[in-house]
Amino acid sequence: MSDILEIIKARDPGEKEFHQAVQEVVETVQPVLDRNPEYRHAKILERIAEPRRVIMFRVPWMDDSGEIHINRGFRVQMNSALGPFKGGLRFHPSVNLSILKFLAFEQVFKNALTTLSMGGAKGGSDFDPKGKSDNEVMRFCQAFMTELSRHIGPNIDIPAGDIGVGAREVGYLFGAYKRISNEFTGVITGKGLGWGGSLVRPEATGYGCVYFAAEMLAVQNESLKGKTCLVSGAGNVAQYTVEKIIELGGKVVTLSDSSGYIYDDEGIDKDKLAFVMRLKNIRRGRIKEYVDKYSESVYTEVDNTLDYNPLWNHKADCAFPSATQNEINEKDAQNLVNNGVKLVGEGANMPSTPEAIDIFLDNNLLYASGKAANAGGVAVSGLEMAQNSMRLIWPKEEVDSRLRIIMKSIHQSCLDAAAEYSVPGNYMAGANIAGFVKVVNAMLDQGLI
Ligand code: NDP
Ligand code: 2IT
Repeated sequence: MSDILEIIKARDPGEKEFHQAVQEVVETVQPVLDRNPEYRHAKILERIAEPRRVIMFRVPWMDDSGEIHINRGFRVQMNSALGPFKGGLRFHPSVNLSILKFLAFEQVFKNALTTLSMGGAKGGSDFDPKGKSDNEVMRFCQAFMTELSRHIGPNIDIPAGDIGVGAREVGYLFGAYKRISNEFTGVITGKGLGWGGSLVRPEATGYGCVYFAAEMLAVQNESLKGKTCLVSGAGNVAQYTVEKIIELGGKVVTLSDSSGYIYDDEGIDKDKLAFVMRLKNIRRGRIKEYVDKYSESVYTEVDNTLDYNPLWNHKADCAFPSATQNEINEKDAQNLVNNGVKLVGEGANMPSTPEAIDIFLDNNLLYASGKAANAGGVAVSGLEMAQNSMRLIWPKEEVDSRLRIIMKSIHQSCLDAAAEYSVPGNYMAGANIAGFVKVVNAMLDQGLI
């Protein structure tokens, strides 16, 4: 184990997701450090793996029956070498410091890859919006922002959505910030289209991930047309991944939530996707209801006694994990390979365990890791910031075309960096190296800070 990992594990022993994210980067950037001894001398790994600042706070709020609840709020401001801190907020009961530090760490390199001027951060709370009324969610968001507002700003730190934080939550958070600060600014991205949001931001992560997959396939003289795809999740990223795959002629046969998954052999078409969007975004129901409506499909409940996820055990060409971290383990990866899957595009952040990644690489899959594949979301957040600064709104075609150009450029940066450091075709190593070099050079230019 390298020195830096020993230091981190000794200092924060319980943070296994954070260790996992750091380990992947440390391992893949070794050739960069070997070629540039000044990075080691500057203790760049030690600096890059320590957050600039971590904010943790109490969030007291009252439910509709008058009972008081106390949640914990966080913001991890990891690195601002390239621009103001930038990254999403996650509201989910599993949220803890380890998960937010891993997400903030990955965000730094992802944001660097976008070519836009953004540092990296992540935040959120162990609050669970599921089953809460709109008023309860609003009161929680107002309580959360009462503290968070002291630490963010349009030139300091610009949050956005992530798991459990969608259009509704962003609206309440923005309203609370505006009331406290008495300013209407672009302090958060993913805003409503009528009040400062960018067209294509809701679609951006899913579309971007599919654009990246299409780029990888194009290098092999292939396309998504006629390809069968497995998609996990049923939230923002999954929905727009499905929409774009359908548009490019592919067929999606699965979707999931934390209770189970559906398999539709005939494929999820536009009408079925519209049903899922209404189910998830408006009615806030469970994916199980898909089977009541489309009886040719099959629902399988999560079974925690299994050591694999049956969603990844169907014949397919491509897989797009779009739910959460570590949702593909070693066995799932082997099942994907055995079922003929040749491409994995990570819409989610760190959805594959290190053992799963080894299997993808050993079997020469086209494997696009999250930092590259899902960077389209934060990229269009960056475009939203640009539009807010100009007080202009770009048309849909313009934002979509910029998103395509950015995904194309990330794809090329990954290939170039991988080739330069003798791991040709390894998109994961290429993404880590390209992001790392950009951030550390900026850090060195800015002195010992
Ligand atoms: P949403 O909240 O819209 O959807 C999340 C989906 O994943 C839901 O279907 C949810 O099911 C499922 N899910 C969440 N946690 C778990 C879990 N622990 N086990 C099983 N299923 C789970 O979030 P997003 O679509 O925005 O985010 C999905 C992934 O994409 C995350 O990893 C996020 O970090 C990443 N991402 C998101 C971006 C964005 O712009 N939104 C940008 C880049 C990456 P249920 O409803 O049952 O909880
Ligand atoms: O993980 C991510 O990149 C996001 N959740 C989006 C962050 C953003 O600032 O748009």
